[in-house]
Amino acid sequence: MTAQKRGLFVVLEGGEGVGKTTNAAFMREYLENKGIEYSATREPGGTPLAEELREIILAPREESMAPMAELLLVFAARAQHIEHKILPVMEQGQWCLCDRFTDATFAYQGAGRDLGTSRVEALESFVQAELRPDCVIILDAPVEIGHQRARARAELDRMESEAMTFHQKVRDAYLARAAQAPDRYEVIDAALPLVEVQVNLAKVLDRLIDTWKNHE
Ligand code: Z5A
Repeated sequence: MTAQKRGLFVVLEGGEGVGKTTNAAFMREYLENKGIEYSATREPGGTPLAEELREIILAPREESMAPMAELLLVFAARAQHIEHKILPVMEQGQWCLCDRFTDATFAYQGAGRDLGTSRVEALESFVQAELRPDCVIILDAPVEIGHQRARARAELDRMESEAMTFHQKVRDAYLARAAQAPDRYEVIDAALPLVEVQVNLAKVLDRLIDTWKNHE
C-alpha cells in the first residue's frame, strides 16, 4: 500500500488592503478547476476556539493590548489551528490554503510592534516544530494604495487603524523575508489591475501544482 502523499501548505500574505480576500477566492476557484483538493483556512482563526481568540486580538477596546500579549495570543490561536486543522488537512493529502500565517507575525508583531525577530523565531520553533509553509505568496502594494482600498471597503479593525509608519514597517518586513528565501516566497505586485494580479497568481499555482504532482 502506498502512503498518502502530503498536501501542500500554501500561505497568502500581505499588508492591509492588498486584496487577500479577493485573491484567496480566485485561488480557491483556480484549484477547484484544476482538480486539486484543498481546505481553505485563515489566521488568526481557522477553528472555533482560534476564531474566538481572533475576536479578542482584533477587537478595538479602551485598554491597549500589550504587544507581548498580542504576540502570545496569536501563537495560542496558531497552536490550536495547527493541531486541529492544518496538520490533519495535509495528512489527508489535501492542500492547506491559509490566509496569513507566521510571516504575518514577523511583519505585524516583530516589525510593526517592534518586538523583534528573535522572539517570533523562538515561538515559531516552540509552537510549530518543523512546520513551515511550502510556499508563501505575498501580495505587495505601496501602503498608501492598500490603505485607500481598505478604507473604501469597510471599517478598519485595531490593526488596520495603525499609523502609516506601522504599515510601512509591515510591508518592509514582508519584503525582507521574501528576499532572504526566494525559493519559498513569491512576491506579486498587487498594485496592478486585478486581472493582471490574477494572471500572475495563476502562474505561481501552475508551478506549484506541477512540482507537487511530479514529486513522489
Ligand atoms: N495579524 C497579526 O497581527 N499577526 C498575525 O500573526 C496574523 C494576523 C496571522 C486580520 O487579518 C489582521 O490580523 C491583520 C493582521 C493581523 N490586520 N491587518 N491589517 P485579515 O487577513 O483577516 O484582514 P485584512 O488584512 O484586512 O485582509 P483582507 O480582509 O483580506 O483585506 P484585503 O487585503 O484588503 O482584501 P480585499 O477586501 O479583497 O481588498 C480590498 C479592496 O481592494 C476591495 O474592495 C477589493 O475589491 C479591492 N482590490 C483588491 N485588489 C485590487 C486590485 N488589484 N486593484 C484594485 N482594487 C483591488
